[in-house]
Amino acid sequence: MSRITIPTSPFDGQRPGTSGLRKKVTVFQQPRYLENFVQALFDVLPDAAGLTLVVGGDGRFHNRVAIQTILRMAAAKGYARVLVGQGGILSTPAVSAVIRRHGASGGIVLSASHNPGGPEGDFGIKYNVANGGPAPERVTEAIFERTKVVREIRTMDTADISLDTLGSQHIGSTEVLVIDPVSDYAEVMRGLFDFDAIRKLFAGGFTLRYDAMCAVGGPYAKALLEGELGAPAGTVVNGTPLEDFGGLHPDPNPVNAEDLIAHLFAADAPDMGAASDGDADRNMIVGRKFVVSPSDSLAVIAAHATLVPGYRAGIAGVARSMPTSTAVDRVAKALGIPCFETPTGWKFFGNLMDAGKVTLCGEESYGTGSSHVREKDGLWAVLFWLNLIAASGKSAEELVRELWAQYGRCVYSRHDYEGIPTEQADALMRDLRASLPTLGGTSIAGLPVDFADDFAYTDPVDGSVSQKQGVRIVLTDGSRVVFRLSGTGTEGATLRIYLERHEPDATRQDIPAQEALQPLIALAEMVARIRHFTGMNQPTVTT
Ligand code: VG1
Ligand code: CO
Repeated sequence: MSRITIPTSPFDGQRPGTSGLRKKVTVFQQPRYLENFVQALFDVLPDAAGLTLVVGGDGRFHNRVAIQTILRMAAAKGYARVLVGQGGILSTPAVSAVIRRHGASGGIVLSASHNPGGPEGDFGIKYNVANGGPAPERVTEAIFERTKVVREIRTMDTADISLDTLGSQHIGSTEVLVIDPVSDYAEVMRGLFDFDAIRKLFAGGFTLRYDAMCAVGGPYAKALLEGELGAPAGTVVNGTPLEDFGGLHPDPNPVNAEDLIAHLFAADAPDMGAASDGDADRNMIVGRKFVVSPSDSLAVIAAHATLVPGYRAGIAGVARSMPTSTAVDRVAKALGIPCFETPTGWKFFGNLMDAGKVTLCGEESYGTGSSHVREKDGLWAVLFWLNLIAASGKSAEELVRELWAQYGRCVYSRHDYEGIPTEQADALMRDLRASLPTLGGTSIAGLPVDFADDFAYTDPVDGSVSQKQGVRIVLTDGSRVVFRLSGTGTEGATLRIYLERHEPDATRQDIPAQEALQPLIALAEMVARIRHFTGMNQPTVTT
């Protein structure tokens, strides 16, 4: 059993995107592809003597193979200890919880999150730092630079360890501890929510359908909802993680979780529905015959946070990604707390949470979370809603309608154009950016433009600057259209167009979103010539 060095040469394109390096499984299956990236990561990290690393993934195809490779390389790097989830399983929020509770120096998450899995699907890897959150841009950029020059892989010539046996094993002098994937995470949840109140809610006949989408959320949801909180068996559906997610697309939105939506709109609908994604950091909340938008979910959570024990003392502030609707801004203003606007991606929330500036964060992409960990957290959001419903006696729909009554409704939609040839998507963004200086103060499609810019963010904690984070066209009444290219896709480019309009008039709040947003949709086409550049007449996904 000894250390070995394997010669290698760099692969192009190993730059982490919005949330780690994501590629087709077949790309990761190339000899040394994963090894190169992990070596680049270990090369930019300091000496690992005495340190603990956490490793786990969402159980998708290639997870176990990748974990064995990483464990050997971690031993060669010289970690004192590696904590790995049993079966190679750890949800993304669970990795964050384990890093924090065990004082680890960081963690490696194997996931392509909401992207489909299986041999033809996607795989991914990302690194989280000691606060439990995604590595900041300066770290991911350093890794990328290193991938361009990596020449040797340092590993061990050892056999695979058993990922299924709980307890301690060794690779060289590194202890590999296989841990229960759920227990640390469950302990964090117990400390935040009123489990007795939620137990009473279920005991009183409240019904929930939690669709884990055959992904990693299942074991967590089953253990907590059915195991501890008394929800009847069968509350969690698609609860066993499968390597290909049962062929489903594990993205909890009304399009990909259509089966859940159908159940919530049926005559015998349960009181509430929920779903989580591949790595269980996203969530969708559905009321009976009522879909809750992620931006509204964040606002409702912020408005009623003090009903939940872990937040009883109040929240320090909130943050949302720039394209997320301004619903939470309005709540923050009423509460007299700051609201921060960050670029897309959870890594931008870490500093704000570490500095105690914000307690709650959210994104329009079905991501909500708080400073209890440093990742968004799907089951946390579901428990939050259950606690709110138990404490207020109101339904999900009533809570949202109250929000609209008090603050107006931020009518919202996202249009995704997927699989655009990269050059065409780049050309669209280039033309759009070039037109920005001429747009402010003009009228487009009869709509007066207040300003148009490319969002840039200066981190208020460390002063780091992130440029070109999305083109926004903001009208004089605050309505917005935002354009950006996805940083998580693996095929061509995906154009995301985010549309938001504030509707204070209660009699108009039930107009279907696509209808209410029609003027903005027309504006988007006019300024960006989407049909011309993409050759598509309509979005591939509308949420
Ligand atoms: C998307 C979402 C973004 C989210 C990211 C990671 O990124 O828009 O809000 O943080 O996915 O989520 P992009 O660059 O494709 O728009 V997950 O659950 O895939 O880790
Ligand atoms: Co995810």
